[in-house]
Amino acid sequence: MSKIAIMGAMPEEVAPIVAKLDDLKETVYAANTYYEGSYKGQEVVVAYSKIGKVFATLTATMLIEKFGCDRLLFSGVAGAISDDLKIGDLIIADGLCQHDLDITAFGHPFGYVPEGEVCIPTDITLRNIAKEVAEGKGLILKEGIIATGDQFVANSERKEWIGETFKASALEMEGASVAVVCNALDIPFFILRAISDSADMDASFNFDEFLESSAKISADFILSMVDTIER
Ligand code: 4EH
Repeated sequence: MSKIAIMGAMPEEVAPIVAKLDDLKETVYAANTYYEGSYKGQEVVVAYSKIGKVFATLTATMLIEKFGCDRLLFSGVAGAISDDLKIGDLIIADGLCQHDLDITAFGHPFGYVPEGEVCIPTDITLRNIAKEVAEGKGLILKEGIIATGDQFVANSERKEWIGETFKASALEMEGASVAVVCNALDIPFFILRAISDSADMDASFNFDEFLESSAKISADFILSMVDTIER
């Protein structure tokens, strides 16, 4: 039977999912808690990584290599770049890039290192399942490039630069790490984010106000996807 990893970065991003699991078993490993359980008969392992690319890389690797997950779904919040993304809106990544990766001094484009790629695409089957779920629920699901970096962006100029340089619609701090790990290990993956702020001067205030509600919107959607995924 397949085992689905569900990952977030912050406790608030996974709490609504952990709350719905049956046969819950907690395992502490490599300084994270992993929640093994089932949702409507589907085996899942849920974890939050802590914030940023390094922690996200560690957790995604463990979910696959230590816990044996064969697919990974990320649920969480993001800052909007695109003007048509408002607080609470859902966006799925069609690709992920690292906006803070810079060896342009050697003539490479932003986000690129040799033997890597600027933008890593997400699994098309999982994206299609998400669209099916959205249609069934009458929800609007935006799709676009999500840019990842080890910065909480609260600055309009930085946000515009990321948008223009990577054609990105939203930004966060973990998605591209998951993409690198899953791409290398050939594990189908999916990144969903609900908007918590607009990465501008109001970002930290909006974030504090909307983290919980937006995280819940994303988490509920992910649970519906698990429900829909063929066992
Ligand atoms: O995991 C980090 C969280 C912010 S840092 C990335 N998450 C939320 C997505 C996100 C984001 N990332 C970069 C939402 N808005 C973002 C933005 N820029 N504007 C954090 C949050 N609270 C306490 C401590 N750190």
